[in-house]
Formats: sequence, C-alpha cells, structure tokens
Amino acid sequence: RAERMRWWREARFGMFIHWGLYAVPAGRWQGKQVPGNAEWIMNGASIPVADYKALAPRFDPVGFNAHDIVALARSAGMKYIIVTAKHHDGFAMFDSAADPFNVVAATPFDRDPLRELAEECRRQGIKLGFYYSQDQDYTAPGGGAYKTGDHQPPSYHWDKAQDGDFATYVHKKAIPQLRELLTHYGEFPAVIWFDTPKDMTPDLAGEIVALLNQHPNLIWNNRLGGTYEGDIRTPEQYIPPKGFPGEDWESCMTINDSWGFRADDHNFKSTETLLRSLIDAASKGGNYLLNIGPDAQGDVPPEEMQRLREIGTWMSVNGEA
Ligand code: FUL
Repeated sequence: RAERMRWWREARFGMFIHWGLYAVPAGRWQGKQVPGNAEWIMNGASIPVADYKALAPRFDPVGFNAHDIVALARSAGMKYIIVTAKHHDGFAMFDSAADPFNVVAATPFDRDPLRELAEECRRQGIKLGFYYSQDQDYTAPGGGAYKTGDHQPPSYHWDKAQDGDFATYVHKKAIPQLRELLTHYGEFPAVIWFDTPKDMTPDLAGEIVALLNQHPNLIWNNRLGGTYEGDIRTPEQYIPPKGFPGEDWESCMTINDSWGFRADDHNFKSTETLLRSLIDAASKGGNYLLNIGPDAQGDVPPEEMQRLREIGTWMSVNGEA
C-alpha cells in the first residue's frame, strides 16, 4: 500500500473538476434560481427525467481545451486532476457503450473529454483520476437519490421514470461504466473518487471492490459505502484542525460556493485564502483538492483561472519545481 500511495502522498495539491450537463442550466430552472450546488439542480428543482435529458442536445462545449486545463493545473503546482466522469444526474462525460446518456452519443459535441484529458495528463506528466457517482443517479431507473424538498422516502424519487431496483442499476450501469473507465484510458485512472453512498450494500460494494482489485495501483476514496473505508479520507469544505494522524486524507474545496458552474455564484475566495488552505492542509499531512467548474461552453470561469495563475506565481517563488 505504501508503494501504491507514494505519488499521492507527495502530491499535496490536486485539481477537482465538476463539469457536466448541469453547466447548461447553471443554477437556474424555468426562470428561477435553484438554491444549492449547481450539479444538484435536477434534484433541487425536481426536474423530470425527460426534461433533464433534453439538455443534452444543447450541450456543445467547444471551448473545452484539455491542453490548457492541464497546463493551468501544472502551473499552479497541482500534481493530479480528478474529473467528474458521472455525477448524480447520471450523465456520463465519456464515451459509454453501457448507457447512451453520455457526451458522445447524446450531444452535438461528440468528443470524449476524459480521453482528451488522459492524453494531456500523460503528455504533461500529471495524474488523472475519475469521480464517479456510483449510488445517486437521477436519470437511470433504480438509481439512488438523496432527499431535497418534498421527495418521499425510501427512494426520494420524483418521477416514475426513476422507478426501479437499485441492484439492477448497479449491475446494468454503475459496474459496466466503472469497467469502461478502468480499461479505456491507458495508464489512467490513478484514482476513483466515489460519492454519496445511500443505498449501497456490502454485497454490491463488494462486487465493485472485486473490479477495483483487478487494478492493483488504483487508489480510491472512502465514499464507496457498504462498510469499505478505501484509501483516503475526504473532508469536504474544511481542513481538519489536527489533520488525521496516521491516515491519508484530502480536503476538497470550492473556489466559490458551488462545485458545478453556477452563473450567479460570485462568492470567490481570495488567492491568499486558497494558498493558506493549501499550506494548512500540507502542514497537517493532507492533500488539498481545489475545484474548478467549467461552464456550458467548456470555459474555465475567468475568476478561477486568475486565482490558479496567481497560485502558480506564488509557487514559482515558494514551491518546489
Ligand atoms: C458531494 C456531492 O454531493 C457534491 O455534489 C460534490 O460532488 C462534492 C465533492 O461531494 O458530496
């Protein structure tokens, strides 16, 4: 394990990328601001499955440039990138034969951003990992959902199209897509970043672990569920005051408030605040995973770009090469 974790422990600083279909509504639905994280909008506004899927033909992020994003991360001193392969909305940001609701099959964009990022990370010498929402999936029958608003237990679904059995969802979508992610991108992913387990059982999680175990160098986080602890603890939006001595941990944080792009979220932290968090995490033995949320054109918001550039300037004076 120490061998497998070596690069990650030395890395200290990574880039999180929350990017998906939710960048199209950007926090607004039917003329109203929907409070909360932009990537949760389908849940927050109880958007019917068919209406949400109708966003895909409008997603054509031609501004996306993997080379520039990887170069931005590198120049900020980041040693790895974790990108959302599929968030809770169920939309795959990669070419997937397992489910047609994906960026290649369902949009005019017709490119696989994960493939482009993998190629650039290899070329520019940093690691790439994939975030995958293995439990919550608002568009696949049987997918998990957490409660917001008046959704009823136990499923918290809001549309008949979501009806179905969770185990079937895991077998038909989550596991096949994880297999694609684990085998189609060359030396990557270095990390799988799971999230929000709710319905996950030890048995279903065990099936996923059997798949992960076929990739002995793979690192995965503590959010798979079903009693598995994974390799890394993942405090969210804070730095644990004393770290977690003896454990591997990574604080993930946003630059403004939302993970996914929200057009009305201008609450950007200062570069100084971001640097202090990085130093705070590093001094306590943890990693700092700092998020960017590209917009529906695939462009990184200028305020985020500016801060990462300023961190890069600080790094060139104070960091190691
Ligand atoms: C959370 C998710 O629900 C958020 O949308 C985001 O991905 C964050 C990193 O993890 O629990």
